[in-house]
Amino acid sequence: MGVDPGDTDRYMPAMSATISPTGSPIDSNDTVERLRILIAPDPVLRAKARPVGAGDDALVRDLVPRMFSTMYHAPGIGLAAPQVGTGLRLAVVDLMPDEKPHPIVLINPEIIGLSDELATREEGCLSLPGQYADVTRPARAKIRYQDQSGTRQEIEADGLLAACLQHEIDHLDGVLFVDHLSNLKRNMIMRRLAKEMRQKRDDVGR
Ligand code: GNR
Ligand code: NI
Repeated sequence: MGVDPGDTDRYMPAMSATISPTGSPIDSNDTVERLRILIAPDPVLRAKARPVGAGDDALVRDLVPRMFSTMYHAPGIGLAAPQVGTGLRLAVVDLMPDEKPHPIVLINPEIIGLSDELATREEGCLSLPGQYADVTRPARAKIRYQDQSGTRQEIEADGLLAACLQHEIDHLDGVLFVDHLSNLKRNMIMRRLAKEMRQKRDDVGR
């Protein structure tokens, strides 16, 4: 058996990370500082994020609770690190099945399988506030990632979770949900967003 070259800079947290706050809402409540969410068109949202490596332990431990806090407050069901200005392949997700927290930390997530069958659902994005559109994607997705303890995990998702995971991994590659629409629809949404952001700025008098 050879050495897996992917392991040379695998995310490997110190032991303390595995017993520190995971970013569940219990420990990311009001005590955790929230982060500013970047709004399109911000160039950071268009950059390809870099893999989380062995040296990113402290950064990830700091960032994850803040990302959960930011996501729950928004509220949203997912948040990718580039949306809060960090170009790392890291995202958090919580669909709150039956209203109960179910936080997922995705480190270096990869799509390892997509169904041929497609599904269309309405998507929104915290980086395009107030904008929604029907997006067609593979109905089911198999994702490989590491959790916050560095353990390799796989999820086979369908429904909203499948869409959300694909949406978050898109963010890590600089892709936004509007990129899955026609140019006409994308331009309409980007112009409407710019107008609404301008309006909001003018209302506050900045
Ligand atoms: O809150 C969100 N809702 C959502 C709905 C359908 C498909 C994807 C999403 S993710 C989004 C939060 C977000 O912007 N994540 O990057
Ligand atoms: Ni988004």
